[in-house]
Parts: sequence; structure tokens; C-alpha cells
Amino acid sequence: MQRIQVVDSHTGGEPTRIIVDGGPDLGDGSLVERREVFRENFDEIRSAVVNEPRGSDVLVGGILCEPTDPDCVCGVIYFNNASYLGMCGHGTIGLMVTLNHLGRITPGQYKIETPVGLVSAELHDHETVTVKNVESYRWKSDVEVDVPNYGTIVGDIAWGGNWFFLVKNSKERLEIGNVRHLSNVTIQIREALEAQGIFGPQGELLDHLELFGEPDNPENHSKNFVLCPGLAYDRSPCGTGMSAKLACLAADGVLKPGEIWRQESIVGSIFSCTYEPGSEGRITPSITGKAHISGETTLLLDPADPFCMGIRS
Ligand code: PYC
Repeated sequence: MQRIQVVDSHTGGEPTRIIVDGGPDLGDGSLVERREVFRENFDEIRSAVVNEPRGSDVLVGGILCEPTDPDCVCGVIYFNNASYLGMCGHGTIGLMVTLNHLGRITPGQYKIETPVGLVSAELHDHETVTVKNVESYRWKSDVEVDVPNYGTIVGDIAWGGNWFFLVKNSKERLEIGNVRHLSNVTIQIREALEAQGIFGPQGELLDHLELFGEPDNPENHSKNFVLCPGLAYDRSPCGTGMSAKLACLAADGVLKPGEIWRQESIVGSIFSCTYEPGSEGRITPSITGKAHISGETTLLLDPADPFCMGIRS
């Protein structure tokens, strides 16, 4: 019987499960190399940790790793029901609150290694964290995609630690009661992007989609709906999604460095976001949100269990 110790949290409703002990030995290569070891040799552990019956489609997992850079508090590789993520903003807010819960950090500034680069995060108190993400940028603006039986969608392609397609001309009603329809629409857009050969600069799948609308609270700037790669929707405003959005707002001259953008999620949770100029026209986004610990669990992987390694969809 394999035992894996995890700490669960949620960031504005979006859950994160961090493997703190008993996970696979990924070696001591770079985080990119370790992510490949995870994918090649231990993918069933990914599935066992986040998929049903122990997890669910919405759960994002993370495995704590020894950093290669001694200045970092840890390394982390994020994953979900479908695959592996470059970075995860809500997950890093959850990770910081988890490390504090475990007594490994106190309020302060820390560096964290991820497969897409170094990020830094400040723990303000036991629940509030600011993540300074990897440099983000808009790669293409006003890209048109014809969505069969729906119409022409216009959007931007941007990097925020994952690749995003940010829809500009959505007229959809962004309400929690409408999430099934919003999921169907964004899945159709995603399929149309792929079918029409619209990818990131190195052929990356645009597997995160964002819709925007008016916020419920006029003190906020916008409300969003984010489709994740495994087709679940993000309950938080999505940290990497907001990084991509900030890059677009900066490129359009709508938001200046240091100005605050308050983003509501589809469930009403809020990230407060800002940026500073980065290198080569990119930006360095900062995303502030709150996470709460929701469980400390030992997952039991019993080889006699027919669904021991999770149900893959
Ligand atoms: O917060 O970056 C994020 C994220 C990515 C996927 C789900 N959440």
C-alpha cells in the first residue's frame, strides 16, 4: 500500500492539493527534466492524486521538490486531470499558505522554482499571498477564429506561465448558473482554434480560454470565466490567466505599471493584480489573493483497488 501525504487548500474556491511526502522520486535534474520524469514514469501517480475517486476534474495538484537553486524555498511541478502545467497562480497562493500551515515559512518574501522559471511570492498573513509571476506577454492581438454554428470570435494570444486565448467579443452571460453553457462555448472555441491551426509561437495548444464581462461589484474592473486544459472551469480568477490579461491590458495602454486591476471570478472571488515593466516589452505581473487550508490527508494507493490510479477521462 503506497501512502502519499497531501495538504489541500482552495484559493478563491479553486482547489490545490500539494504532495508533501510519499510522492515519486523525480531525481535532481532541472524542474523541466523532473516534470518529464513525472510524465514518463509516474503519470499514474498524477492521475491517482487528482482524478476521481480521490480527486475531481477541478483539482490542481502540485508536488513539492527540492529546488536546484538554494535561494528558493522549494520547487513545484503543477498538474491536473489532463496533464502538467507550466505555472499555476492560484496554486502558488495555495502552496504558500500550505507551507505556512506546515510551519515551513513565516510571513515574508520567497523564491520558488517552477518548470517555466523562477517566481517569487510574499506571504502577508496566514491567508494572503502576492505572487510575482514569470514575465508575461501578448504574442498576437485580434486573432479571428470561426466557431461552427456560433460565429466569429476575436481574441488575443498571450503567455502568463501557460498559453491563453483571451476572447474580446463575448456577449455571454457570466453567471454561475450559466457555467455549463460557458464551458460548452469555450470548448467549441478551443476546438476551433486547434482545427484552424491557431497555436502559440512554438505550436503550443491554446488550452486555457478566457471570457470577460462586467463585474457584479462596480468596485472591480471585470469578471471572467476561465476554461482549464482538462475542461474544468477555474473557480478563481486564474493567476496565470490574469498575468496574460495584464500583458494585454499593458499592450493596449489600458493599465499603467503599478495600477491595480481587480478581477472577479465566475464564483465571485477576487484577485488584485498589478504589473511592472519587464524585459523586451514584457511585463512582470503580481497577483494577490487568499487561500484557505481545507484538508490534511494521507492518500492510500491499494494495488487491489481497481481504481487505485484514478479514473482517466
Ligand atoms: O491560477 O494559474 C492559475 C490556474 C491555472 C489553472 C488553474 N488555475
